[in-house]
Amino acid sequence: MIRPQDTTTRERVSLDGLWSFRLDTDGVGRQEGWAAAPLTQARQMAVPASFNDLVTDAATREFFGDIWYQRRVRIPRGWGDERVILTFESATHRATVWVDGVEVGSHEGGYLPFEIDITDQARAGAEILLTVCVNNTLSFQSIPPGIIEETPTGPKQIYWHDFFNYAGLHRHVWLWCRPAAHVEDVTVVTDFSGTTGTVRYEVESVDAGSLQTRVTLVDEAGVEVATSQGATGELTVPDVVLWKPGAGYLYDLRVELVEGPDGSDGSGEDAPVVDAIHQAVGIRTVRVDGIRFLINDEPFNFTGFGMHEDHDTIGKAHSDAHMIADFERLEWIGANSFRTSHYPYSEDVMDYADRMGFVVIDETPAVGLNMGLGGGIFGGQGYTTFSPETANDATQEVHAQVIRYLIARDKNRPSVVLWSIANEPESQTEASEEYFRPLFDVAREADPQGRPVGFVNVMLAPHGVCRVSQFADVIMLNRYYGWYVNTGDLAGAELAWTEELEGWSSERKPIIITEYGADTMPGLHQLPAQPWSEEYQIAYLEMNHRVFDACEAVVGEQMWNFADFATTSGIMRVGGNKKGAFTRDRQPKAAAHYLRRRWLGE
Ligand code: BDP
Repeated sequence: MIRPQDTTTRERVSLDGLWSFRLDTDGVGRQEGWAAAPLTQARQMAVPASFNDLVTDAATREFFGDIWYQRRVRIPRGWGDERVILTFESATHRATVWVDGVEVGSHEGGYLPFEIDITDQARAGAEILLTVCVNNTLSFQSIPPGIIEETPTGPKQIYWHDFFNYAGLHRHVWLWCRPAAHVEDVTVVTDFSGTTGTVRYEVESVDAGSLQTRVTLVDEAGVEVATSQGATGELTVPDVVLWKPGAGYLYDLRVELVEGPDGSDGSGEDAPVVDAIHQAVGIRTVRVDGIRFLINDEPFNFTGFGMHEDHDTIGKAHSDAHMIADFERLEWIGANSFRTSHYPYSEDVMDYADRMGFVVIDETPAVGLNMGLGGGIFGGQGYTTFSPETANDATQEVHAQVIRYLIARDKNRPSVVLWSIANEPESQTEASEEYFRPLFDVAREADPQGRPVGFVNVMLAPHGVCRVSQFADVIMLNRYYGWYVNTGDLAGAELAWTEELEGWSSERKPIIITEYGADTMPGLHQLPAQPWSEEYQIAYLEMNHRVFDACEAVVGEQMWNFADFATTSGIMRVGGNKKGAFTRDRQPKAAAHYLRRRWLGE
């Protein structure tokens, strides 16, 4: 899927801004045809934003069910001959869309984009009434899962992931146009040998008839370095500038559908261009070799964090300003990578990672598929994870689909070096083995670049007990020795952790520690160090680093978390999860300075 973009043949109109908004507290909006007329009893809501923290009443903040958004949109006058498309970059967790009361499409899954062709409903120059019903209810057949439990005071939504279930239109909404004959998709696979790079490409077009495909690769200085004709082919790049961690370098692949004058091959400079798109291309390779993780055939060591899209006021919404602030801090602290815990991040964030040379572990929204823990608390959650009544075949199909969508969106990104198909699922049972085996195949089949595939293992399934890690190319571990276990006992933690890691090392696969962390109240100081204090967070990290440094197979450390973040309320959380190196407003705790010294070698 190609993100909406402005080119010589395509135009975008942003639909960000204020929309009418109404919660469907009685669940009647569909029967009553709310999409056919201006919403009554509506308030104004910002897009993009999570609606939850913009309001002052708990009932709205915690609402689950149908959430209606509506606005009027003028179709630009000049679009009479074009296909008119709507793109929602994120509607959490599903959405149905109407134009002037006519249902035009729907989509399942909250963190990935979808587009709807509304040409039949969109006359150039006319105004349309655009209505979106977002639904944020979780079930055992949604990814992530959840359930609604009946309680004496009414239904309550329960879920097992440790972050607040923010909802709404979280990312940009676009109205855009492209020609009927158009480039639908492009796939690139890059390689290099010595100083020569190669870019294999495949272009998928719709209604292209006799049109020719022309591709041109342009470097950052705007110089054409290679060109080719045909829907598939290989470009050779002399004196290649590789995309490297810390030094992103992006070529611009221009893909055009051109009319071949008098049946010629369309290579002529002045052949009329029917459609044109741009694809950023970073030339690099990724490979696992024994216990080494190689980028451009050089061993790579991950430093950084598991993160969250989480900010005061806007919740999970994308904002360029917040993004820049976060990346500035990642650079300041010496992080070279992050994991998109626990869902695919905004395409703006991914574009920026590509451009800046950040290395990304790209994760699906499959978090909370584990009834052995919930919201930071170990212990039975009252359900069986995998069963015909809970996570079942239908869930697995939704999960497979989200893997396909994620890879379809991010397959060309040089920043993405590893897919994480789930975070901390149950993985010690036969049922989990059956559930996950085919999902690894789905990921491998979907990725033309053949990146490594893994999942993030939880402490409840240690080495020798986990039945899913056998399918993974890389072992990713979340461990809380010294926090959830051996609390306050760092010597005991060090011993137990070292021992467990030795077990995993025997697999002879690279190991990335994808989470280790200790909740810390900024400003709380204690000597000797006690859990929750700034001193303890540092001592905890130092202990972990001794364990990692002693283990040859560990090729990366991503501390949990980059910043404090919002969670559901619970006795384990004080105003949210406080394991951040930074506070929620992105100020450094003492541990941030310690990490900076370690990662920058100062
Ligand atoms: C892990 C989860 C993460 C939590 C973290 C914690 O992967 O989402 O926030 O632990 O408890 O279980 O802080």
